[in-house]
Amino acid sequence: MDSKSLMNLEDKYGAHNYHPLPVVLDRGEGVFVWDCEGNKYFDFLSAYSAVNQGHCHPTIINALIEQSKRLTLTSRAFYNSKLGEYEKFMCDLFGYDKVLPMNTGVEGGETANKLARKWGYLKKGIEENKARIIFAKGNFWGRTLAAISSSDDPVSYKGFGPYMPGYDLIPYNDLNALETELKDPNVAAFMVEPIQGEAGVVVPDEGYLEGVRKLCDKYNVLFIADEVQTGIARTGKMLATDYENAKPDILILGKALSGGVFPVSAVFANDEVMLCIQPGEHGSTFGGNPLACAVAQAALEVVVDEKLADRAYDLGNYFRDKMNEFIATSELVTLVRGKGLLNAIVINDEPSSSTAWDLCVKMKENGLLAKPTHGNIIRFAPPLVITKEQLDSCIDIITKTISNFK
Ligand code: IF1
Repeated sequence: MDSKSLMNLEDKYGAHNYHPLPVVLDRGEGVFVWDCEGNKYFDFLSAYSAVNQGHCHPTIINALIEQSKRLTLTSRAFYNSKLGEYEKFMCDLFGYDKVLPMNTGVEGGETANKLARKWGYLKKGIEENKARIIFAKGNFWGRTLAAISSSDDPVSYKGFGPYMPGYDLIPYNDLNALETELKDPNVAAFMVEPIQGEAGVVVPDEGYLEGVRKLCDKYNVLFIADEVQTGIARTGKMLATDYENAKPDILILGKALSGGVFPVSAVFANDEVMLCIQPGEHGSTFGGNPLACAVAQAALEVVVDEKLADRAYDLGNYFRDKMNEFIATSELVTLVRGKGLLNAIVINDEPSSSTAWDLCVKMKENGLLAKPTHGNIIRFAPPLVITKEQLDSCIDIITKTISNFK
């Protein structure tokens, strides 16, 4: 079927919980995707940083195929021959005593919140049902009722109340506001993205993450890092928290943990925290399934073997340098910001204007796919396997589209 017919089918038979860019993707390989008519595009969104390894990476696909012929799902009612080795691989790679395997990023967030509350009651001595978790304004960690209860974006939470109690917000990148809250002995955790993705790639000041670490130590509060979007080499380090002396007490990974091939998420913690959850107190049908273990281990081996963090670091600096040269000459773009290959430009127009959207439609016509976030911000996040030559072509498309935009 052609793209128009397929868009009509989605409109008629699918829930209207998205407003996609008018393009129907049919195939992906590396940094490229093709629509139903065979038009080729650079993917500059990477499924919101889930395809860091590039579309359909052969190593990951082969792991999927091989394991899918052997055993896909047993449930955790039994052991399976992939989980133990995968858990050891993950704990050695990220430096924690234990990992709790889940499927989606938001399940990772929910798991981290449950661990923090349980630790608060069992270890910190918080009175039952009094535990508080602090979040930063502008956060986004998914679409569950708990996740939207911590949101300050009405589009996320309006009309879905009542909300989860024990959640409070402070400004992002504000250590004074954080310390004020942490003085309350009922605070079990502070959950924060090292760089806020959905908020528009908001990078905190140098030293913020280390300050969070120090304050959480000072007040015996768990530092939960949501690295679902910033993790797995996206920002130029394996983890964005690696940029500072800021090792989280609880680390949440998702998205590119499977290279976009399968829903896989993971929550890491040391024994003092992780063993607060006992058998039967948490889980999921697909959590830790052998297929997910095989895919995720292959996806991480690709990240390490192909040195994707170093590539993201170097090419990200190059991208921002070239964009800053262009911005100096453009009325339409006010700034570029980001780390590694997680970047965004801010369009010099009202967030309510359609300028960013219209620019993305034009970029699509010129062969590059990106999508605005929060009105006047366009996120740029290509697969980390992009070459410098391909990046130069993309910079050309972006700058020419903006220069010719009426
Ligand atoms: C959608 C946004 C990005 C995340 C962080 C947890 C999760 C996400 C930092 C939950 C998910 C996704 C959700 C997806 C689009 C995308 C998104 F625009 F929604 F906000 F990336 F910025 N922590 N982000 O970014 O992971 O449960 O989705 O696996 O809802 O449309 P998930």
